[in-house]
Amino acid sequence: MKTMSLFLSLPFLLLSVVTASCSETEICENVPKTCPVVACGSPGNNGLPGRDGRDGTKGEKGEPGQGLRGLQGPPGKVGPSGIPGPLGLSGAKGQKGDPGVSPDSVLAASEIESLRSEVERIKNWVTFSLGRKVGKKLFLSFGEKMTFDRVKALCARFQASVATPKNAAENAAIHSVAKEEAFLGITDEAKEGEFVDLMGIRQTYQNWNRGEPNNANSGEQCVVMLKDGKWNDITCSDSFIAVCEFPA
Ligand code: MFU
Ligand code: CA
Repeated sequence: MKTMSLFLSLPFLLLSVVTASCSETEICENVPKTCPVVACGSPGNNGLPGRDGRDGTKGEKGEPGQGLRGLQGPPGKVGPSGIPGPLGLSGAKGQKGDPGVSPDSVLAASEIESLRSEVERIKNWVTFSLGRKVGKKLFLSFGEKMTFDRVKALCARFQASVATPKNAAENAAIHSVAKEEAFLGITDEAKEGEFVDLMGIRQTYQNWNRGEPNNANSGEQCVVMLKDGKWNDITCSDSFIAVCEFPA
């Protein structure tokens, strides 16, 4: 038991002396060589590298790279609506609308009668001053000379027809209103020498001047009333005044 504890304590004692007197190399050189147990030896090898240090602070942003640009990304979201624009110009005028329907009550019966009598008085005044009425026909003349086609068109414009005497009374009435030679509504255009009215009905009443109809010159298919009321066949493209007959 006693030898065991000595055996164990000897290395410990030796180690304690070395530790106390030779903790550093430099110092160890100055230590007087009186150390009875351990003399200073050559320096030991370097130790292993220490552990890595902590991360440093973040560096500044680098310059853009010089490689190829990437492809363009997809379009972004639709932005908010803008403010409304100014008022536009007016559009083109539309088509005319359908005629309106006015109720019968707009005009009272007395007002209609008033208008009817007013129209009647105007017709009497026109007939008295400008026209001649025979039976159910009213004849009115228009002073301007024109071709037969224009006479027909003018009378049609007034819902009338070219004056066509069917008897002596009508012939006298036409003669009365016509102060110059005037076209009559009689022709032989369809068949030479066969005079008919504008409805194509054969003209039974006739009042030809002596020697007429003679279809003179290059042909005469129209008829004029001469200044004495007698008739003469004449060229339709010649110009004479118009006398129209109106239903009256
Ligand atoms: C008569 C008429 C003709 C034309 C001519 C000038 O013939 O019949 O229609 O007016 O005179 C000779
Ligand atoms: Ca003639």
